[in-house]
Amino acid sequence: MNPIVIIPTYNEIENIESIIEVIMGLPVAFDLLVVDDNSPDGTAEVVKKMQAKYPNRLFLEQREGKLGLGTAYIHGFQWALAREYEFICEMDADFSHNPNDLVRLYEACAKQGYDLAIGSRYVKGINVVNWSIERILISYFASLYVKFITGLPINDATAGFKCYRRKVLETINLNKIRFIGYAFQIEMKFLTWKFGFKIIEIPIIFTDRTKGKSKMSIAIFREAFFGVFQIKIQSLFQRYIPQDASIAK
Ligand SMILES: Nc1nc2c(ncn2[C@@H]2O[C@H](COP(=O)(O)OP(=O)(O)O)[C@@H](O)[C@H]2O)c(=O)[nH]1
Ligand SMILES: [Mg+2]
Repeated sequence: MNPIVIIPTYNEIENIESIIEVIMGLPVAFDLLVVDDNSPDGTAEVVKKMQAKYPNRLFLEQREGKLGLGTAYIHGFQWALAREYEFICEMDADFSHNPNDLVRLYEACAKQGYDLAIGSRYVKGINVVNWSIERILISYFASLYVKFITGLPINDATAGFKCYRRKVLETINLNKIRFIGYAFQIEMKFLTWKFGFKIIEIPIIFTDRTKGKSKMSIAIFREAFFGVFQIKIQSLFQRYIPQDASIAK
């Protein structure tokens, strides 16, 4: 079974065809699921057209409207879990994440035995190209803030470029995750860590999109800012039984 990549899209008509082509041409064969939120620009129609070229490898899930990145991923994870995928990756459609790095993320899990590999901008210094200095600082200090409040030992807490081993997504109660923006990415990492899964940060270079528009908003920033407290407080009332330990008992 190939690993699968999930890409959520909202108005990515300028990027979708080329991102699909690059992923389909990688040296490791990845399946690809696009979760589109009824993009008015016709992103889904492009995917449908390309399915003829890549039958059995390119899939599309269409939701009725813009419901947010977090729920798009949950939809995609559940779709992948309902099938036999062992390695489930996620990335953006806008080429901020270099598709070639997918292979390194996947191999960290498949060959080195990690349960979650994170494409990280902040392993050594700051590897971000073309972002405004404000956005870099917000993102960098957001990770320090998350570490300070929750103890999460990860340098790039909001990263959205990842590869999960199936059992991580089976263990986390996906139905309970309510966040939609960066808070979603933070909570997924937090829970993966709390359950005792093996995590690695792989250094990547993140490049801002050159085509299409960012959907980052003040509301998403606010959700993350307050969400970190919510994640921490919820965790005080939660027991995390490590997967392996529960099998051993
Ligand atoms: N399905 C879906 N995808 C979304 C939504 N919001 C953002 N995206 C996608 O999520 C990815 C990251 O979004 P982007 O706007 O680049 O965020 P930024 O990189 O933080 O500025 C892109 O592939 C977007 O098309 C949403 O509400 N629904
Ligand atoms: Mg982006």
